[in-house]
Amino acid sequence: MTVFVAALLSVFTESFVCEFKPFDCSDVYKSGQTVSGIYSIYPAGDVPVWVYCHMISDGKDEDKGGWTVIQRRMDGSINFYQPWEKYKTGFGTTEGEYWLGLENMYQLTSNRKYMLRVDLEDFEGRKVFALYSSFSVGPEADGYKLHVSGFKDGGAGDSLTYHNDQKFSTFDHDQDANKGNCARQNLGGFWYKICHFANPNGVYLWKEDHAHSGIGVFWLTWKNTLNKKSISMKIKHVL
Ligand SMILES: [Ca+2]
Repeated sequence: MTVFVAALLSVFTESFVCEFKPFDCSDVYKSGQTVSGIYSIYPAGDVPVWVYCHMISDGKDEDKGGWTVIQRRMDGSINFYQPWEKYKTGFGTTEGEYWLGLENMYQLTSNRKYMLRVDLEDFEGRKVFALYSSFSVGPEADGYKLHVSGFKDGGAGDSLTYHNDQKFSTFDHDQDANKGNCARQNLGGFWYKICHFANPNGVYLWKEDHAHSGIGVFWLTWKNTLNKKSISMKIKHVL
């Protein structure tokens, strides 16, 4: 009898494990996983996408819960000067630096409402952030246009509202508002306008590097020309 119950429980458990397909890190968090780390989510049906879930728990209410990391730079290990196809599907390593992919961002944000948090750190260990109460990415047919609004300062200032309503651009797919090619000029891929206030996907520049800062991991409203040690963009489902 005990064996039978155990077997039955095991079947139930397995079927639960198999059928639990979190749409994003909010679902992962709600399922009881409160430790930051790598999890699989299912933003588009049955295909799993591996992401880093940031389970912030020491902040205010709005900071709590499962944040889905869509972009992360931390050590310069990944080349972010990538063509359109890579920015569309995603690249990098989930445990380190990566870009989740525009199509995944579109699938997520067209199905649920999200807020965005951008975390920044300098080489002295100072940390700041910027919050946006609304964030979404449009369909590929409309150039994966950025929709961002509702800025709230966490010390970083607002360098992203400038990019609102811009299509995404890479060096081989220029959709910016500039005569030239912003992606090529700034060595990244982003929602460039003429061209940027923020360049999170630019070249990773080290503390002592005094190269032109516009091409680097750049956030105009926080220490303008100072090189950033890390930046990450994460989104959370808003109820
Ligand atoms: Ca252009």
